Amino acid sequence: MMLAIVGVMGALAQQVPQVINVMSRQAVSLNGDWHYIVDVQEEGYYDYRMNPTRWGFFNNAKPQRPEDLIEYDFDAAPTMHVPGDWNTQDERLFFYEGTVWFQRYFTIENGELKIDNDASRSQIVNCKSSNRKLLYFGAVNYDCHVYVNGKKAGHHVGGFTPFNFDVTDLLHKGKNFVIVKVDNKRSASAVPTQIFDWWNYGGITRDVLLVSMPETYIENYSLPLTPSKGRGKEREIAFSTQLSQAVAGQSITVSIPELRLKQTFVTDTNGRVCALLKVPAKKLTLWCPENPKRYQVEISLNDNDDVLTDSIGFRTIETRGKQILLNGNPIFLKGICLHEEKPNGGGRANSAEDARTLLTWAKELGCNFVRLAHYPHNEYMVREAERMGILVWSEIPCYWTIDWKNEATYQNAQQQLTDMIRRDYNRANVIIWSIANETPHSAERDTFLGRLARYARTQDSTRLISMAMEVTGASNYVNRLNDNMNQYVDVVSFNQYVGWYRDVNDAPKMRWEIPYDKPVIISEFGGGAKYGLHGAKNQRWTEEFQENLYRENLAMLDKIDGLAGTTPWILKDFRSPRRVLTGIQDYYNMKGLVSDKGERKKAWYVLKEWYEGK
Ligand code: GCB
Repeated sequence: MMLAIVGVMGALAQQVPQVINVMSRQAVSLNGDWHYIVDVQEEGYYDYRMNPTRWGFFNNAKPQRPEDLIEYDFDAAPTMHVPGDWNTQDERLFFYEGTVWFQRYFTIENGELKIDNDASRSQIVNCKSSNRKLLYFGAVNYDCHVYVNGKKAGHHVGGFTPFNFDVTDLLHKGKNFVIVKVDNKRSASAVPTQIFDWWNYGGITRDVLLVSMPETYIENYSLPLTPSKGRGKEREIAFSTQLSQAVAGQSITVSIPELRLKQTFVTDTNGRVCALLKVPAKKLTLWCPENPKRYQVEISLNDNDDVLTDSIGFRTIETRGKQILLNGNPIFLKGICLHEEKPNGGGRANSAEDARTLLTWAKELGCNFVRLAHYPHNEYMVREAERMGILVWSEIPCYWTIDWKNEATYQNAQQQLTDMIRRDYNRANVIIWSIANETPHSAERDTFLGRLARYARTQDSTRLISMAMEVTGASNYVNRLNDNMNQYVDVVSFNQYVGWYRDVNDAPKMRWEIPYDKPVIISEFGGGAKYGLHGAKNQRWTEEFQENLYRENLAMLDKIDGLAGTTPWILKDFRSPRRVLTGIQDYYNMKGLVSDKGERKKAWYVLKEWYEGK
């Protein structure tokens, strides 16, 4: 990852730590229609000897004289909506994996930003001055180079996490332009790697914002509730905050009006405050699925130099033996897996509305938990789930055959983990960070994932760590979980496909041995069915086949000692290039409990009934 781009006059732009709670920042949206050019051979980046060219498309050049030769023109190129994937916006790009360039203009007049389309958004924050401008992307899949007015702002790798560049020195009065080169080609050393069972949607898939910041601002804050020791009269919140610059003696005020809490602290020489806030236990309503209570919290720097507001829930999450304890009480996680995909063939999801639709379906199924597979989903999803009382498992795309020996691959995975944790650290509903899915056992994998698990704990000691493992093969119907990674996780999770990749008739005979005193989650099971296709229960792809598979699996799950929850695979049929069976799959993975349009298959009712009894 490139940290700073040095121009002729020194550092003009740089990547700065991800702005958290960007929704409460003063920002202008750059969402809307962007011009795009499909660039199969990266003509706009490399010359004909494959050297980076200074005449690249990032210049947004225009002929100055009639004889000038410029073989591209963004202004004449078609437009597509940002945020969005290109696969569902241009029929020619449905299967495309490669480079597409995006361009848009915005105007700065009298220090104010003017956006020509209706997508603009400006939120009010009481900052006295807003000197710095950060260009923020919720996510771009997968590799992108960002330019402002022809100058490089930065480079970012990883398709599902936010990043921002300080572009203050690249902006000028009048008309400005942003150009983004996006490349979603798969590669063996990337995270995810070359093969994965979901659509490789390319593009600027999440919000783009120009965020105004004061010279020194609140860069990060956290307020986790500490585990309660006994039944004391007071509970403690471990408040900490970090300024963007290491300046001592700055005053930080935190207030939670509903709890009548308002305290002021002074930053240390690192620009940091760490303090325990005490609140009467009786007054504090803890966040839980039945009552997802959130408190308005305000954090301000000096006399309103910077002010942030957030809605924060307070809860604890721990394990005791084979139990998961939410607020000290055992909880059974009634879950479902989800991909970040809009209903109705709509491509990548990225709005509160998409999130509400999917999460409402999950709630109607009886869920109190979702596994956001297999990469960090957009912030709307996590926040809507928090508001609706749904617990979350959040994951990075260390999926299947990662290049375990490659240090750059490790750094990439670690960066994605850092950014996932950083963005959602203050969300009460997120209880599990998952570091991988179905990875093949090897010493190299153990080194890579062990390092990642240890690192995750340095970033967040208040949550549980897990990963979706596999049980490979049974001997005499005894399945014994035997994965070296067990020592690193708090919750032992594994995927199993009895009834789909293994014979459904084996289900009643199966025994599961999990020789660890830790809670167990079955992080996947399921099978495919085409909505509306009916037949015998042994006929693949029928709703009856899937229904029977669910019945057999749930009966089997009931016999697992220490089962603390499950997230069957999956809520909704989703697009996958690996699923090519004409007339049945047509590039959809059909293991959804509802069709892409939300129509309920028979198995949906089986799971719902089981959850009702839990
Ligand atoms: C799995 C993977 C998931 C696949 C699913 C399937 O084990 O974790 O990403 O989509 O199986 O449908 O085979």
